[in-house]
Amino acid sequence: MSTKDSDPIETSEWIEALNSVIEEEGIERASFLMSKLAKKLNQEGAIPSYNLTTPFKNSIQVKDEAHMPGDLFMERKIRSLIRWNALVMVLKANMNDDELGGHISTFSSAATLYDIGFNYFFRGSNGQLEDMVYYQGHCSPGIYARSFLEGYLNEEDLDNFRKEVKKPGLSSYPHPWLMPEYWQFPVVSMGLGPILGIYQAHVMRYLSARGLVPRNDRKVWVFCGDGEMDEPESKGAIGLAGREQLENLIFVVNCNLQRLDGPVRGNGKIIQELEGAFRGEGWNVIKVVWGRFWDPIMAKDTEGKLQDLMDVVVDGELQNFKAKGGKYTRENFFAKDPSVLEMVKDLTDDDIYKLNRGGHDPYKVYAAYHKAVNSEGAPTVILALTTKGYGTGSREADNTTHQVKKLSMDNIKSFRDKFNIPVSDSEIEKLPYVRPPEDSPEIQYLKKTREGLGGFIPRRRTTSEVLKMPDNKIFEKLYESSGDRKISTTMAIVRIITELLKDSGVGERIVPIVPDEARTFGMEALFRQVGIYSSAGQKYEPEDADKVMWYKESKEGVMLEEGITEAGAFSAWTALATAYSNYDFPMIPFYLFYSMFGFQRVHDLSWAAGDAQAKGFLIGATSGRTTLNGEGLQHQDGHSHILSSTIPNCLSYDPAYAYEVAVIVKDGIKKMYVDQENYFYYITTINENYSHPEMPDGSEEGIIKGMYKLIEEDNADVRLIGSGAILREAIKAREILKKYKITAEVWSVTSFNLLRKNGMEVERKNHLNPDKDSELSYVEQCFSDKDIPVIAATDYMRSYSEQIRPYIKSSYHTLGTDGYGRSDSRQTLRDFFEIDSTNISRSAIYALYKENHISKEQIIDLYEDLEVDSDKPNPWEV
Ligand SMILES: Cc1ncc(C[n+]2csc(CCOP(=O)(O)OP(=O)(O)O)c2C)c(N)n1
Ligand SMILES: [Mg+2]
Repeated sequence: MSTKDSDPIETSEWIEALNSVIEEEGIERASFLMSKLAKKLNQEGAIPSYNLTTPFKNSIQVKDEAHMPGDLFMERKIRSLIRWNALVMVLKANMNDDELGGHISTFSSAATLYDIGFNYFFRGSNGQLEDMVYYQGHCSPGIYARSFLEGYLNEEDLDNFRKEVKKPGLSSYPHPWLMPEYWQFPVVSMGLGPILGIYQAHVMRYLSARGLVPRNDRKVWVFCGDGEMDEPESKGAIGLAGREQLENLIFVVNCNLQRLDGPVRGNGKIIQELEGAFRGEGWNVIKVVWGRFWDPIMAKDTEGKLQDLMDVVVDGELQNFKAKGGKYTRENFFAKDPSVLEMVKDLTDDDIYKLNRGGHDPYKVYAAYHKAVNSEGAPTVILALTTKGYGTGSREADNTTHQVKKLSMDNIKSFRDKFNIPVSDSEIEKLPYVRPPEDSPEIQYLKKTREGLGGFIPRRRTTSEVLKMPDNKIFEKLYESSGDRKISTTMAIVRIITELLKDSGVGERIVPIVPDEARTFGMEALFRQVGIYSSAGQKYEPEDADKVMWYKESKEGVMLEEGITEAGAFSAWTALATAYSNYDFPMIPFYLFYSMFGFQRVHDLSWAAGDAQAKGFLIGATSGRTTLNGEGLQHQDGHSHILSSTIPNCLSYDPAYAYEVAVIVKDGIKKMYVDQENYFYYITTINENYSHPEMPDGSEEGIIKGMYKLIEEDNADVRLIGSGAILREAIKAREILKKYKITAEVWSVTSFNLLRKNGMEVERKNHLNPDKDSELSYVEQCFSDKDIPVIAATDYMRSYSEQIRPYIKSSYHTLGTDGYGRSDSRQTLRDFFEIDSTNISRSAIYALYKENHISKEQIIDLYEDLEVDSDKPNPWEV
């Protein structure tokens, strides 16, 4: 809306008129008149600045619709075949006892939404970076069915839908892990597609702002369900997209008005609700509500009576109009106003039923997409009204349609008839797939449209550029002793990141990411060194401009300071961690966060990152239940390594010393970016400052494998093993034990998770190969020389160190931080959780007592000396 007054005299006349109404008839009447005028204005196509929603009708006026250039009939034929093959593949998967499941009704409602994208908009990857499409997971059969017509998949592939174990099988939903050459993005857990898509568009702009990947008109398309929009992740980041004016982002919300159990907003209007939410966040909103068969009827609605009915009808009732047919709709919708009823008097009940919804009308969908891809300065959301289970006869729009995976023969026949599928009654029982011959007009048309757009999608890039290892000096500096300087492992990782950023090889690939915690981790020097990315640059002089470490925002900034959103920061990390595939440009993101607010907060996203074959570093900083001592229960993490261990391709480490951190990061870069192995890393670091020793000779391999001997002891009585901050308690315990003439060797365990993984693998191999010499796991190899008790202590729950019990042949005793955390001094907390040097010593003494190396009298004396309180309440129950 223009703010320039082109005719001030006319303006003042209007204002005078309004004033006189207010004076003569009051404010109520004036408001009423204004709302009428506003409504009229909206009907003419104006987007109001005073109201977030427009009437319940298409945002694009008929006269403004871009015309779909293709062959409507040919496309309908092709789309119908896709619908049929998608249906058949789900029905077949459920014909026998396997009951493999699958969904029919979601894709039925969305087929046109995808088809218009495939025919006219989604760009393939021949010679260009392809568009990125986040599909609705439940639509996977439809996407496979298209690939079948394209000739990429064959009948056997379709028959193997959901049979993923024996190849070739098609994964139930889009999973890059299972179909690495096909699916790009893992979607199906509701809400992840939307947030990942938004941050993908954000990262795309970031990479181009830095000049790493050229800015082009590549788009991110996110398809999602209207029920899915209830997920906090779905709407939680739409503000970022609006703020950054991500015109490279298009959301298509398939508003079939239903979710799994019933209507999404039976008593309201989901399209109107979403319109308000998205417009409020600065998006272009394009509603595609009614199909073209409504156009002539709407044209008769000169007084807005029909529009009034449309504006008030609730979604639950709209669902009925499809579930119960034309007669019901005439009586319960049009008949509400005699003048509106009159508008449809020439239509039969069947004609009324066939009044199509916008999301099923190729012309309307085309016009919307055309406007979306050409609009500038804001992301676009298309809200398309559709019918769930479209074309499935009596199952259309019924409340149970989401779960339908078997249809009656009547329903199948009506589907066939509706979409003119060339399958006769005699063949239909066999549920044949239909693919016209290669030289048929349909296949030729389909292939030509895709050629014009640069090739088929979906396809995932599996090859990647090999990066050069960074300068070894970056790591070597940390192999030295820190001397008297007390530093933390968080400082060590920040130092590594800072140095890596300057590396002439990989420097530009390194991206530090934080959710508003840079100062917590001592990273503020990076603000000025590399700058914080801001799509708007910096339009103000920062308060601290005169300081050395001023808050520098910049369009070319390197650091991603995502604000207080762990889900958002993680999504940005995922986009960068998969850039090797999606941008053909490997990036090395380091995401630093409070370890407590990591996996626990966003585990579904980290699971998806594993599926997406992410490569990068997650740094759980300020970790350890007793090491982050002052923050208390909701901050102190004693289980993130348990959570990280659930992700098969996540390698996690809990290092104690700076050189361990350096070795792990170096090995990580090599494994992920040089050897191209499919892992990502989780490393916990701590904020406890202490001196770090020089790296012992020959320890690198052990650090990487998960354990190495730190302190040798001839004829040791016990083995103390510790990890992270608690390794130093084990070292102290050795000194205590010395007083009692008990000798101990000390091992640093960098990863119980990796030790367990190795143990499982070796054990399994031995089980499967009884004829061969059995191998020893790494733990067994390390401890094979003597049979002495092993005492483990960590800052994590016992189950973390318990994992290697099967591979320890001697007696094994574990100490950990089970229970809720609380604030106090580190030493008090370590005493409370029984992981301090005294408790480690106590445990060692007990182990020797159990093995009869210490008598009852001796242990009583020793316990007294150590001031062991036998009645101390246990820390996880109090
Ligand atoms: C996080 C999550 N919760 C629950 C589900 C189970 N689920 C699958 S589909 C569905 C309903 C989806 O409704 P909607 O988003 O409207 O999609 P439609 O199928 O109607 O297009 C649910 C609850 C899921 N996949 N992910
Ligand atoms: Mg829905």
